[in-house]
Order: sequence, then structure tokens, then C-alpha cells
Amino acid sequence: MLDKPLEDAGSAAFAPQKDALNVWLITGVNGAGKTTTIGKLAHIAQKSGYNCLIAAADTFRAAAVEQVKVWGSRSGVEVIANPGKNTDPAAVVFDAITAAKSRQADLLLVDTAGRLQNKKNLMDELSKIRRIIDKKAPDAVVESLLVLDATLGQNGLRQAEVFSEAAKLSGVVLTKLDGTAKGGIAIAIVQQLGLPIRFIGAGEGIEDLRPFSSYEFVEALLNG
Ligand SMILES: Nc1nc2c(ncn2[C@@H]2O[C@H](COP(=O)(O)OP(=O)(O)OP(=O)(O)O)[C@@H](O)[C@H]2O)c(=O)[nH]1
Ligand SMILES: [Mg+2]
Repeated sequence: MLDKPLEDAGSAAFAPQKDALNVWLITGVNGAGKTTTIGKLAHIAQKSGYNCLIAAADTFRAAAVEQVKVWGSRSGVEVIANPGKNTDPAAVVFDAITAAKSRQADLLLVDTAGRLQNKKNLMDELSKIRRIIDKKAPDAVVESLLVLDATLGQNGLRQAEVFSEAAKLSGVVLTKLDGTAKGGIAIAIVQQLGLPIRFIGAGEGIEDLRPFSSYEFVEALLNG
């Protein structure tokens, strides 16, 4: 069951497509681990020889741009940000796509502000970001990933449903699996929304991201 969405998506291995701009939109509720995941992904991408850029589209929280810049410098990946205050995140994404095209980047990682799925204005803002990506980069390979805190339980399903609609989700990253949580909610998400789980976050460090393996996941779930 966990493997089915991977098969439907074409391939189990998840990597940026070569000879194209890949845009990975990273979404989720507050504190799920989006920015940390961006840092880890930038690190792997850089190590694997992809030309990577980060869009700092969390313009909501004052310290968010600084935080993602720290991750950018750890991984040696440039961060596109807007220096103004309270700027429109969709405008940052617009600028970042322009930069990615002119630098012939392979992968643009878009950090977004945490938002609760019941805040309509913030979900509309996310839809707008998604629309800008589709419009400004029609030839890009877009992945829209929900970062889901494994410790959250059943609320995760509702989150995934609403985010799926607003951001046209194509996959899930399950974080904080290094703690006691087993992330059983992922099974409901896979079953009900047909979304593949792409990565597992298992720690706060830059190396603590792994590709999802259904075998290891089920084994860990049952061995608890
Ligand atoms: N143990 C553990 N902690 C994690 C993991 N991923 C992220 N964290 C921690 O979770 C906290 C929030 O991480 P962020 O990356 O800032 O989360 P975010 O989704 O960007 O948060 P907002 O931008 O405020 O919505 C930080 O303390 C991270 O170190 C993980 O896989 N395991
Ligand atoms: Mg963040």
C-alpha cells in the first residue's frame, strides 16, 4: 500500500529531473520542520552536483529569512530573499524563478511560512504561490511537498487534505521520526490521498534526511 503511490508516480527513486528546472515547494503547519528539511535537501542536492537555489518565501516571521540563510551557507546554496518587510511571498517566488532560470539552476527549493490549515487567508496565499510557480515556470517539474510532524497524530490527515487542495501536493516528508513517534498517520494519508512519502526526517542535523523506504518504515512501526 505504501509503495503504490510511488509506483503510480513513475519511479520509486526521487531526484530532480535532469535538463529541467525543478521547483520543490515545501509546505506545512508551523514548526513541522520545513526550513530544516530545506537545509537538508540543499545539502544533498549540492553534494550530488545539482545547481540549487533556495527561495526564502517565509516572509511572515521576522527571523525566518535569517534562519534559511544559515542553512544556505551550511550547504553552500544561495538564498534568494526580498530585503523588504512584510513582502508578498509570491513575489519572492517570482524573483527566485527568474534567478533560477538565468542561472540555469536544476533545483529551486521554496521555503514557505508555517500555516494552520484552518486559516483561510493563509491557505489562499499558498494557492497564490502555487499559481505563480505554474504560471512563471510552466516547463518546470514541480513537486509540492507537505512536511508533516510525525508526532502530531490524526490531525495530520486533515492538514494533508487541506494543503493538498491549496498547494496541489505531490508528496509528503515525514519529520521527527527520531523520537518516539512512529508516524502511523502516514498510512492514512497514503491510503486516503494517494500521496507518496518521499523523505524521512530523523534528527535536527544536516545529514538527518533519508529517502523513504516502505520496508524500513513498516519494520520500525511493528518493532516498537
Ligand atoms: N528531532 C527532530 N527535530 C526536527 C526534525 N526536523 C526539524 N526538527 C526541529 O523542529 C523545529 C522546527 O523546525 P523548522 O525547520 O524551523 O520548522 P518550520 O516548519 O520551518 O517552522 P516554521 O517556519 O516556524 O513554520 C526545530 O527545532 C528543528 O530542529 C527532525 O527530523 N527531528
Ligand atoms: Mg520555517
